[in-house]
Amino acid sequence: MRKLIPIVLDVGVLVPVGAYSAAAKGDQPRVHKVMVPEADRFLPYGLVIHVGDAVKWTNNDGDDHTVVSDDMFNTAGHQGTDVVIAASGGTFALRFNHPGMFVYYCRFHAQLDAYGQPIAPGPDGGIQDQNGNYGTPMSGVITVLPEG
Ligand SMILES: [Cu+2]
Repeated sequence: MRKLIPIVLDVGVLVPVGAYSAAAKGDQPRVHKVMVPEADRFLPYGLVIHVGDAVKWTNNDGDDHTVVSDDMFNTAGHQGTDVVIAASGGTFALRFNHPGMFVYYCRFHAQLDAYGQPIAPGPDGGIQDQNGNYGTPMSGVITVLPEG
């Protein structure tokens, strides 16, 4: 865990939403919320927002999680996003300034293959629940519609 901290500082995307919006437009963006409940998933899985809006992730789980952009399918910018959201209340925000799809996952709890495709849930991938079943890898998608 400690080894990840320098990576977070290097990506330079941990910008407070308020400061970022003031620089970009001078007005406050609409902020949409994604929560990590006490489980390995993003809630909601999918969001539809508009250009200029921001998304704020909050981790309410007892484990650290991450927001990692899936560049193979990411057309809404923020390529290379790779941020740890600390357990028990950590937050992270991004503002989206052009339309497209932001597909993301948690690298602790989801895996992609060599072609950038999610590994199918099963014994070699996905999330194992207390009953031994494997479900969907921890991921989400944000659709950014044009302004207006
Ligand atoms: Cu996770």
